[in-house]
Amino acid sequence: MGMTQVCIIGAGPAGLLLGHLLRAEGIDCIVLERQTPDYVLGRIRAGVLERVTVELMERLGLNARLKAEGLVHDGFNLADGERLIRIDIAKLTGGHVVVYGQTELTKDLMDACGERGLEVVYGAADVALHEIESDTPYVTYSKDGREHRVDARIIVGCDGYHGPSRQAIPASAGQSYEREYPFGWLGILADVPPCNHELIYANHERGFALASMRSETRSRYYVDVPLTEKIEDWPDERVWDELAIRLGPDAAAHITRGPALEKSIAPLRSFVFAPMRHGSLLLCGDSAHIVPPTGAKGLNLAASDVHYAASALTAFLKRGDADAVAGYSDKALARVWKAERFSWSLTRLMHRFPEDGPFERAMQVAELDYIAGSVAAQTSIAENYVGLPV
Ligand code: RFL
Ligand code: PHB
Repeated sequence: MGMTQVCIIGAGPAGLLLGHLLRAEGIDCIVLERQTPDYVLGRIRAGVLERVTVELMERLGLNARLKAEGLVHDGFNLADGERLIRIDIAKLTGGHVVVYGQTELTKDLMDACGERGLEVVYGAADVALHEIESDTPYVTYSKDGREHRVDARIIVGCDGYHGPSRQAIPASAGQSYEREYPFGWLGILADVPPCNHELIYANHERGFALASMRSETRSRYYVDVPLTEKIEDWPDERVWDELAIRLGPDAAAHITRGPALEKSIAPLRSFVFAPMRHGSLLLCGDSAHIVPPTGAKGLNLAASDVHYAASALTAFLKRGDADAVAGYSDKALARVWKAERFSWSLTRLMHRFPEDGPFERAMQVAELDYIAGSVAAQTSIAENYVGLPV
């Protein structure tokens, strides 16, 4: 049986960031992760960091590689047929985003665990939460054929959409808001130079495409596909052909093809569970909410939740301020809902929905036309994309 102040479930970016922030305040914590470190690092996900995420790495002093290798982007592009609309985030907001893979960020956090004294138990099976409505909650798990128990003052669920934390909250104690989209994103990662130095989000009559990157020599691309598609039916050449059509002739002329290092289909979903606290359990990141990836918000929302959670837990555990914990959910949700709205609206604007008719398409064209000609519209997109203040 172990005792700690905070038991964190899940060692994705949310769990590791929170663990490091609490350790930096001298708070005892332990992180329980079901998978192995290699499995966690093998998941190719986010690539665009907002200021909140960059600043947390800075505050922890774990930003050396991010600073050296992250690519600063001052703008991105929306493509619609022949037209390319550049959103100049630097000029419109004074800010920027940083292209740096979630894998790299997670690796930096993992590598620092030893030196910072953050204990992470990998391979923790059957994690279960108990007595979360009391002041003496505990977590049980099994590892190497043995049962373990961790007693804590607070449990934080950072275990993603499918994890046990949110499910430990009685349905009557909260509300789920959910929307599924009728397509998924097929992503391909390859060691080839990007076709453009900035991201391009394209709405083509054959569907959505995104040209992104991880570095000057590694590209990440996506196309949307019906949920019924199987990855086996998408050999690399078919993905490259489809990208070339959807991104348009200018980008296509600069696409370098190469073998996929990773290729997978991810469903798109909007989801919020509110409130994000129940008794002695707090939720952070994907365990509480999912956004479709179109706005590049998922990882950054996990970071802003962790920022609020770390300051609430520090106030509570070091100064006895219980109101800080009570206020966590409202604070986090205010930012979550705005990111949900932005991600949903950019998804709506840039994808061809199967149920859409000529009217819905005309609305997309009119909106893109409006954005192309209006500084106010571009500023609104830019300030959301760069990240709303925390
Ligand atoms: P994670 O990363 O899912 O980590 C949760 C961790 O919990 C563990 N876990 C358990 N541990 C113990 N016991 C259990 N029973 C457990 N069940 C689960 C899991 O193994 C895992 O290690 O959630 P977290 O930390 O909240 O982080 C959220 C982000 O990963 C996610 O929001 C982003 O990846 C979303 N996302 C993007 N976000 C951005 O900000 N910018 C982007 O450009 C971006 N692109 C994307 C994305 C997500 C994508 N996919 C595949 C969903 C692109 C894609 C394709
Ligand atoms: C990515 O590079 O994986 C990426 C970039 C922007 C998005 C989503 C994903 O909106």
